[in-house]
Amino acid sequence: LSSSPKRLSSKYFYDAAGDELFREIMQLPEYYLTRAEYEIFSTQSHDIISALDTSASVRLIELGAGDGLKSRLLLKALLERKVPFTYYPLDISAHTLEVLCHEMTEELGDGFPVFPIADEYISGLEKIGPAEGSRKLILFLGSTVGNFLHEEAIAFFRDVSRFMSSGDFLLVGFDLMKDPEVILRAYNDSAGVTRAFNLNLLRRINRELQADFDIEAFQHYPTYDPLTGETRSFLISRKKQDVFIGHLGRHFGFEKDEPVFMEVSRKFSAEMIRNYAEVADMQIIREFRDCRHYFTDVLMQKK
Ligand code: AVI
Repeated sequence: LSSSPKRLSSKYFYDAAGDELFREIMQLPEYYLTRAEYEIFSTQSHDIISALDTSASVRLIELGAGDGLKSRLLLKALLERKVPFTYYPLDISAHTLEVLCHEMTEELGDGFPVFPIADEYISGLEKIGPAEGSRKLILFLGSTVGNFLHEEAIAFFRDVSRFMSSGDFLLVGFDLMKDPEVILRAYNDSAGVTRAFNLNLLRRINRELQADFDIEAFQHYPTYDPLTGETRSFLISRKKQDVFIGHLGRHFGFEKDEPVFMEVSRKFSAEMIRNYAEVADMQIIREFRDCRHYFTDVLMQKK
C-alpha cells in the first residue's frame, strides 16, 4: 500500500474464506477455466500418460494441488495402466492438503502412495530429493501461472527447471487468449462472487492486521487488454479516505477513485508458451486442449 500505484498481492487471497470463495468461483457459469481443464483431464488423461515415458516409475508433484479434482483423473488413469507412481501434492494450505489426502485415499484406496507437502512452490520442491530410476512429472494446473506477471513467470519457469533432471516432465495449464467478452465476464460474474473474493483481502487485513478499511467504499473493477492478454483486477476507492493498519501503526491515504491493483490473470498465446518452454530449457512434447480451444495443458520435457 506504500507503493505508487498501490498494490496488494493476490497470493494473500487464500485464507479460509478466500478458499471458499474461490471454490464458488470455480462453479460459476462465467468461470469457464476449471470446466475446460476438467474436460481435458476427463477425456485425455490416457493420452497424457501415453505421451510420457513410463518405463520408470513416476513421481507426480502437483504445485498448488487444491482440491486435486483434475489430477485425480490422471492418478486414476495411472492406476488403471499399472504405472508405478508416488504423488506429492504441494499446497500452502495444510488444511486443504488434509482434505485432499482424505478424499484421495477414500477414492483410490488406502495403499495409495501420497506424500503431502505444506509449503510454497520452490521451498516445497526443495524438500523432494533426487531418486534413482524415477521420472518427475510436475503439474501446475488451473492457469495459476497466469497470476504471475511476465517477469515473475520467467523466474518461476527457470526455478522449476532447476529441480528437474534431463527427461523429467512439466505439465502446465494455460488459459488461452480468446473473445475478450468471454474473458472479462469470467472476472466480473453477475453474482458478484469475484468482487467478494477481491474484497475479502481487505476484510482479511482488517481482521489479521487490525485495520479499518471501509469495505463498502471499494468498487471491484476488472479489465482485459487483448493485446497483452492481461486481465487485471482493481479495487477503486470510491471516496477520499484514510485507513489505519493497527499492526503497523500506520495510516494510508486513498484519493477518491484511486485504484489498488489486486490481481493479474494472464491469458496466453502459443508464442508466449513456446517462449516459456525455451527459457526453462524444455521441449514441448504435446498439448491437450478442450473442445472449444479455450484452455490448453502443455506437456514439456527438460532437454
Ligand atoms: C487461481 N487463479 C488461476 C484464478 C484466476 O483465474 O486467475 C484466481 C481467480 N481470480 C479471480 N477469479 C479467479
